[in-house]
Amino acid sequence: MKFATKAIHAGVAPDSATGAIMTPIYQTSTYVQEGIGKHKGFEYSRTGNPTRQALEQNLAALENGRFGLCFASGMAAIDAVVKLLEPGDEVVSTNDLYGGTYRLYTQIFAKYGIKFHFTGMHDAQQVAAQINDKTRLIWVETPTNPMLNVIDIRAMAEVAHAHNCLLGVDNTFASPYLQNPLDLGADLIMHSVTKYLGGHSDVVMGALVVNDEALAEKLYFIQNSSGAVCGPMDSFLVLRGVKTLHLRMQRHSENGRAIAGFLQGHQAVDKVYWPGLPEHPNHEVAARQMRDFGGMMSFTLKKNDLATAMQVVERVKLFSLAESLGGVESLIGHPASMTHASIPKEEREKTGVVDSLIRLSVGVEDAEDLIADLEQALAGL
Ligand code: P1T
Repeated sequence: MKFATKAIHAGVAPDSATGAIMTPIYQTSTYVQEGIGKHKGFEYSRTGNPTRQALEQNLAALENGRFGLCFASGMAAIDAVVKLLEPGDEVVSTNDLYGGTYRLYTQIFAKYGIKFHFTGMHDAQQVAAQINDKTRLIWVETPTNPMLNVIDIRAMAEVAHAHNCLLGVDNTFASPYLQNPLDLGADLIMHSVTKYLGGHSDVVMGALVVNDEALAEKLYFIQNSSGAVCGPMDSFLVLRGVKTLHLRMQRHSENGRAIAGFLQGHQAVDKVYWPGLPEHPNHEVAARQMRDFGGMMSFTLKKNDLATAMQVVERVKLFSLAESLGGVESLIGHPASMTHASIPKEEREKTGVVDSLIRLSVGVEDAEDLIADLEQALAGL
């Protein structure tokens, strides 16, 4: 089955009791058993719930994976991955990544004896140099949040596997429509489902997708033991959101292209970071591993100061100043003070998260209206 057909049909079937075409919201904590161990496949909703299971199967299919697991948030999904490790184990991670992931690594798991190394990932040798006999996991975010660096997943899979490490990819910015990391050699995919998969800014959720059965079993054990599962109502909302993922991503990409072009030509703008621009340093890798380039972008202003950036994010009318991304409506954010405030200033400036950096999650509105809004916000700077 091809992508759009899977988005609409994978994992879901008419309800066996009523024929309802939409998967019902099985809002139940438990399931009546006929006798001890005699049940219909469900015992308790932390362990399994039919609405969640339909979504887990749907997301696995979209990533060309065999096993899907859904969690209460993207952070809960990453938390489950790190719980595969033991004290003393080490992780090599992308240095430009979501601030919450950095915080989870450095302020929670570092206390439990897991060591994290952060590095740029454009050069496989540089990544290999961070690996030692304790390294178990290579963590790639691509495109990265918020600098839109694109990392070569196939090259990272080669480095990881040459050193017996797992390769995990945070595929949130791309969504399964634009990029399928398992097909490029990754062992594990993570999504903040909150973003493009949900698509309507009404759910917080995370997901993992894997192909290897033994790895899936370990992750199901952690999911059930730690218990950070998502609820049936949220699972229903995401099942509904996913049905239009392909349509939304096409429009996000189209609008992304129009807005990146507009920003590039604006006199107040310094740099534009959107992987679809031929000038983007990783454009070639992006064109190879992604179907299109999406609606996430960042840009800096010629006047590189906080006050000017604040002026822009406060002047916009159609873009909303908010954390998060990937919904149908356009959002604007200031990474240094919002999504990436938990990364120390020197660390974030090393990766380009300077005070004038502004991030856009370009929605699916009319590009002309979005451009007019940015035009008035940037006027006279
Ligand atoms: O917010 P949550 O569903 O827990 O997902 C965390 C997360 C993980 N990975 C990436 C790449 C992310 O962007 C996020 C969440 N990001 C934002 C809230 C944001 O505005 O960047």
